[in-house]
Amino acid sequence: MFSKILVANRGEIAIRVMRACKELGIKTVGVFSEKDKNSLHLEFADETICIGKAPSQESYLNVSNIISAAEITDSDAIHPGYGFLAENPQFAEICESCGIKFIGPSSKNIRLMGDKIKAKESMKKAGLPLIPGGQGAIKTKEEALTTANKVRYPIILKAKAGGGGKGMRVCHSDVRLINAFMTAQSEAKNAFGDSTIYLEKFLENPRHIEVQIIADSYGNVIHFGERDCSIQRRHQKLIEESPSPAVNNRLRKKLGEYAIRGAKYINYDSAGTMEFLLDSKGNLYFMEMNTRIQVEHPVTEEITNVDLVKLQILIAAGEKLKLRQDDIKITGAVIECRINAEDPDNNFMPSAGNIDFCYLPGGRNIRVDTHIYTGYKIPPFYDSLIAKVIAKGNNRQQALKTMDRALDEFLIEPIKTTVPFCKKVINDPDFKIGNYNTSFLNKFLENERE
Ligand code: MV4
Repeated sequence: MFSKILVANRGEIAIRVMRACKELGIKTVGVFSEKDKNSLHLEFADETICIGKAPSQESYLNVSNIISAAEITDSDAIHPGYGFLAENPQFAEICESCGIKFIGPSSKNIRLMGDKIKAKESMKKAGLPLIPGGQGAIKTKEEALTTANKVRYPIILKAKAGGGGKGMRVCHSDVRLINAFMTAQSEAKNAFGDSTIYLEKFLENPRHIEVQIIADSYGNVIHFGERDCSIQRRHQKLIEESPSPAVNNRLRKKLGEYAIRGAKYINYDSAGTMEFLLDSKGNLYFMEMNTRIQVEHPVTEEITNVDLVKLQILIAAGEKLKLRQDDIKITGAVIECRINAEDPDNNFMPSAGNIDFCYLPGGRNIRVDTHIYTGYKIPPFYDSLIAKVIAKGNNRQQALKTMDRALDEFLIEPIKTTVPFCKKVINDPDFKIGNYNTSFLNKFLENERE
């Protein structure tokens, strides 16, 4: 077992990981940038070390500074959290070569799943259903046109190095595609340093369903059911829930089988998430795999009563998975609202600044993962996520009622947040009956403007 873990992250996820370490009896190292001296995660760490200046590139993304910090503090493992270096294969490789355990899958698997074209190819070989589209990279606009007319419009262009929506273009005709192809290429080049594009049929109004898995280093893989993440704005999830209102036991079994089959095929050995699209006819398609612990992992922790971060750490330390698939029970309902320091009335503009007063919701069936407190100053350099409110109930209606009262309890002054917006969404008549898909938020926002 590890004796000391360096948590290469900040905010709520750094705290989440340190809590797991404490329960496992593992010492923690907290890292911070110069503008993060007053960050709450440092209070949770056994020791702390500065890793550079405020911009992420010079601190939380600075590989040499983080490796040095791990060596100076004699840490035997690094937990990357999510974002920053969590899915950087080079970073995982450097950890491996320095004898520091990267808490996550092998660099080989991170690299494979980071290439969205190769990821699809390997999952196809594993027997998973793929979204219809071109095989591999589309190199020219002529090739794009031929492929688009073969799979038929509408189509979507995606970046090979993308994921999470950047560099995507939906096209309904040849004329549009010719323009979109060039702009998608340059956007991908700008964002990822790689202009490679692939093409898929654009599914209209699908649901985004993802399956949480855990795999150990001995070939054991189990799944923890699905999360419905269809409530997204500009590819940022805002609300997630489990179980999905659109998934019955039969479909859940199929999702779980696909996810496990995919993970086994690549000898995956950590926590991970398989993302699928579910179309209106009930067809499932593999989309991509995330090789990290995700923001929304608490939804699954609360529905299954399993500590995923502790499991992830134990597996990285070489332990065998003790849980079997039959041990995983999905009962009741769980919903999560992401609270961002953004102004929904002003196009979700980030609203950094001082929190003069803050009261966090609590009480029965509520979990809040956060790093904010009265007097905390939100720096403008990082992600705008400041809290996750997770509500559970014996059924979806009860979970929604508990979420509604928890959001009423949440006080943050004077920063603008997504609290009131989340409250409006969970009280929407269609959302209340589970009638929503990935188009929901855009339509909701359009109706609001009227
Ligand atoms: C799609 C899709 C429809 N068809 N792919 C991929 C990343 C994720 N954040 C959104 N993604 C999508 N991929 C195919 N073949 C629909 C989405 C999608 C979406 C697309 C455009 C605008 C808003 C969207 C919201 C959720 C999902």
